[in-house]
Amino acid sequence: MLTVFSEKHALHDSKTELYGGELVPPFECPVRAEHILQRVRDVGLGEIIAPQSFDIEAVTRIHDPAFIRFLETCWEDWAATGYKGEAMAICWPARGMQQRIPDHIDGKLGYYSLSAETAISNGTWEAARTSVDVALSAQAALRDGAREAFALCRPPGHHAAGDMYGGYCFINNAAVAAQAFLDQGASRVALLDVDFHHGNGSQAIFYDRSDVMFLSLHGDPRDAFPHFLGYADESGQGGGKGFNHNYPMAPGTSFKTWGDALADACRKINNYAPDALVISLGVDTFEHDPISFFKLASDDFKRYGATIAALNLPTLFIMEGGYAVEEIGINAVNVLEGYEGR
Ligand code: SP5
Ligand code: ZN
Repeated sequence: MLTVFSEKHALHDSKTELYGGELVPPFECPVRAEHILQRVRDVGLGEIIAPQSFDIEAVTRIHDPAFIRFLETCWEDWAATGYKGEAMAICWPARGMQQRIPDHIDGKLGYYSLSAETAISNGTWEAARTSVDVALSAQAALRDGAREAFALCRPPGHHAAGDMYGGYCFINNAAVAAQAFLDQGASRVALLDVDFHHGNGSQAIFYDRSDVMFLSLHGDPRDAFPHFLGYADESGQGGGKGFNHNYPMAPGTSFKTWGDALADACRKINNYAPDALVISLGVDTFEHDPISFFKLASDDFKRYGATIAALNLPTLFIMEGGYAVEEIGINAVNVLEGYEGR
């Protein structure tokens, strides 16, 4: 299958992540994408192309234009204060407080973020902008007749909502791509999120809509980031009621349980009969992932790739998380090879 990749992912190279009360090197780092690309080459998955540039209008179909402007100017505004570190939120519009957008960058960072671990630095915007071009270019390949494609996106996107960044995500690549299918004439799109973390951004974006069914398999929010969304009783609202499906799972979950949840999700997708399938492909479900708690083995990724292929739908894979850097290429490409029946 075709892979879309841009070297510009490396422009997002923050030095700090707030983790356990310390500033550590970010788990979401450039070498992740390089390992995946190398594995795509090693197994001969197929052609690798650079992305085209798309108008920002494809992005603002999903994201608030003021939020996009914030991302674009954030580093400049932060640097202008004279702060020595990277841009991070320190306060939020929590319960009982005003939801007005402040002038000071500290206020804007809190208003537009859902978590504190994600630093913004010089180059973050350009990398995020290119990441969504990678997703849209892979989507365009399906528009033009390809049956499947792999968008090797970095930074990831599924935690980003219409006007919020966090969880290492800035622009929701999968949501923008799903919207592109609809804008090109599709009636229904299924967005299946197999990243270890709940895709809170994708869920929020499509929560009141029936033209995108969102399904997410993830660590139970009682125990796992993002902690405040992803419960099983979140089923959609208004016209979207019944089109959101969450599968929260406990620490230690192995492929037996995880695979049963995937099979159930696939039955729902099949009944929905979408025109296209978007996969938010995170491989942080791996047993040796440093920040997650599922127990999938490398071979399991191949097995579930085949389950996804059995849906027999035009399928767009969008790279999300995965932090066991040494094995990330094997695990991500195993899904794609399993899908191809190798
Ligand atoms: C795209 C994606 O996978 N984003 C994940 C963002 C997670 N960031 C917060 C991590 C907090 C981890 N706490 C884990 C405790 C392990 N001992
Ligand atoms: Zn994740």
